[in-house]
Amino acid sequence: MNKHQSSRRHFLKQTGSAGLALGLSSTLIPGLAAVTAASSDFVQQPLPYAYNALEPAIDAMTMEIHYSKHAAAYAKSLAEACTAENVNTSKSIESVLRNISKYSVKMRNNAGGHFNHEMFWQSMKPSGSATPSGQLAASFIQSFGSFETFKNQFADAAKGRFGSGWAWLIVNSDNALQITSTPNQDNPIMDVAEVWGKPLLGLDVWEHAYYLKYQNRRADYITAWWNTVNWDVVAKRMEK
Ligand code: MN3
Repeated sequence: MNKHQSSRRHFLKQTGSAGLALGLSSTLIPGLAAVTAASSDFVQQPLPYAYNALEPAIDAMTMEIHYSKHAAAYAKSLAEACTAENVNTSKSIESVLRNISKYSVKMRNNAGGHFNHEMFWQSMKPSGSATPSGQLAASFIQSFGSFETFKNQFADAAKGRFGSGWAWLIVNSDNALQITSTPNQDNPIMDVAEVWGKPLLGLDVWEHAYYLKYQNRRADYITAWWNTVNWDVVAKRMEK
């Protein structure tokens, strides 16, 4: 498999569900071939829904600024850091995150910022399912007693994160579900994280994620955000 085939396969793996959700095919997207050849874990992928698709929980203006300005800036700065620090961007970004202490602060902030946002967009969908099902639902009961208890504890972690950061649902080293939170654009994959694990779901609690609609009411943003969660995606992450 040559490099082009490899990156294209990776791109399709990463974005296949997004393309299907939009009902698009490569023949309908001018310039997709160019995007495809350049795509990797390190490149911002198309948003899998319209800016207004998550209303009323997340308003269109917030989504547009968040995706096209904030997240795009992380991807741009990440590309600069990768060039400066000789990172092979055909590799998995997780290999960089796992060893982030060996890189610059610029890499830490922007590899985290890029990864976290790509995951965040994929974790939401218009009118997300209210509750998980199957093994994921059973795992919530096993690890937290009930799904409601999980939601309350996760919301507490999100509300309690001082300043900017993220709340996370992870699979920890004991293969149990656990809630944690990280400052800034750190995440639980990073070797600098207080709690390590495989992230299944992350919630952005930077003010840029909610301030236009909710101002200081972070708790209201969190309550509304539950209505957007794509539990099918979360379940697939757990199965991997
Ligand atoms: Mn953000």
